[in-house]
Amino acid sequence: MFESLSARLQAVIERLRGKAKITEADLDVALREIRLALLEADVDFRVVKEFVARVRERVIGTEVLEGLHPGQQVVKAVHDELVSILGSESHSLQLDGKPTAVMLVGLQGSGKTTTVAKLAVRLRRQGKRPLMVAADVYRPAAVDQLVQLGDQVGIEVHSRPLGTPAIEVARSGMETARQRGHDLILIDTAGRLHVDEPMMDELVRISGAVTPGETLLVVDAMTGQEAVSVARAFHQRLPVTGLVLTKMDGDARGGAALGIRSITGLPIAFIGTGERTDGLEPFHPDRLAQRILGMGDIVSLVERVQDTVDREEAERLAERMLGARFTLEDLRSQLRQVQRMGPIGQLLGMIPGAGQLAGAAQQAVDDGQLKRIEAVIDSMTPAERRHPEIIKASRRRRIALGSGTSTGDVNRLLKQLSEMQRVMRQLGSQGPKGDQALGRILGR
Ligand SMILES: Nc1nc2c(ncn2[C@@H]2O[C@H](COP(=O)(O)OP(=O)(O)OP(=O)(O)O)[C@@H](O)[C@H]2O)c(=O)[nH]1
Ligand SMILES: [Mg+2]
Repeated sequence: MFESLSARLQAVIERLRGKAKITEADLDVALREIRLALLEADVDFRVVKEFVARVRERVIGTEVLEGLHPGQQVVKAVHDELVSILGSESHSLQLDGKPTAVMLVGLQGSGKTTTVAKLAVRLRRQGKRPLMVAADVYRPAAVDQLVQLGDQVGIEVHSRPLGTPAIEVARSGMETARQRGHDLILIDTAGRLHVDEPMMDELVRISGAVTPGETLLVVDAMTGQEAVSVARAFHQRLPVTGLVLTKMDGDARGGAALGIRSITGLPIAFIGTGERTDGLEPFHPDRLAQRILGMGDIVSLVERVQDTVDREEAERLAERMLGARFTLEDLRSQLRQVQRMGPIGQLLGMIPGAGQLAGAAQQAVDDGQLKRIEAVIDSMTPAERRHPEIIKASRRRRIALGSGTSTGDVNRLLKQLSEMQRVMRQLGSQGPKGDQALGRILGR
């Protein structure tokens, strides 16, 4: 997300960085480029106009023209203004009722059902006991989809026979939650192709019946400006409390995210970053602004790692790595952890200065290199994995055949392993220093 905008803004910044002084003319040029970059990213023109005017004000207000590091001050002004239009603060869900209802609304295909499951998983991790309620009663497939997701993540789904009015499903969902000790319900509702009266009426009635603590409007970021007008239409009829912008992973421009907050006044609560149930991130304006400007987003990265990596497994691995007992089995286990964290390109994009690497790494994943390595390791016997030195020519051929790779692939992997072992032995032999490094990695 934001790749093209990010690249253009960084180019503007790069040109300013080299200058000892910025003249008014330099500033004009930079602001014009920023304006174009935002318009090209499909940000609403009114938002762009205001944005540029305010950046200019900030820069001139701080007398940057005389300043020591003018380039940096422009970056700071752009950053602060980005944070400001993105909403300044993160939205935290109001879930105080017992149980509380969270209602998800939005157009067809925007990602409501998927987001219900993603949110349920996320809230369960925070110690809640969510119940998912299938109030999209028009298509049998809609209920099935939620039931399937529920099975997949192990979260209960409340449904009623087809033909039961949605408002009844929602009401009985509340009742069931109360009886079974759930502290919140997540209501999946029906979407239509366009905003229309029957849909709005039904949503308004459900809302009246369960008085939700949160009404989250799910909008597809890929629809750009359309998303903004949809948000307005829903907000006119329903007490929407926050937005979920889905499919941010597919939207290189990201204009909707930049304009929607300042036009609708609604906070962006979450962004959807993938089809899987872990593809949901809380929205942090400051972190996103930093990511757009290529400053990376270490905080999100660390949180993601903490969420997905099995801590004990990570500690065990780290110890083995430094003890140079690192085997192919350990390598496989590491690869699996990395793949569980989600698209690797996305992860690297969060590291300052690693933007270039991200593309290359993603390419490796897309080309199936990680999968190939895993296949090679899978085709080995346990003894071979633990003692790769026994893998001679005939074993190599067997392994290559078994994994659908070539003996060259097997050789390369074995060479990489011994190289890794060598580096790790060095790290490990640094004694207390190595331990310190390990401590830092493990955060203790
Ligand atoms: N790449 C990507 N795909 C997403 C994301 N969120 C949802 N999708 C996909 O979008 C499609 C529609 O998602 P649903 O959750 O079924 O949408 P819905 O709003 O419930 O649709 P209706 O029930 O038909 O109104 C599915 O293929 C999802 O996998 C996201 O954040 N990123
Ligand atoms: Mg749905």
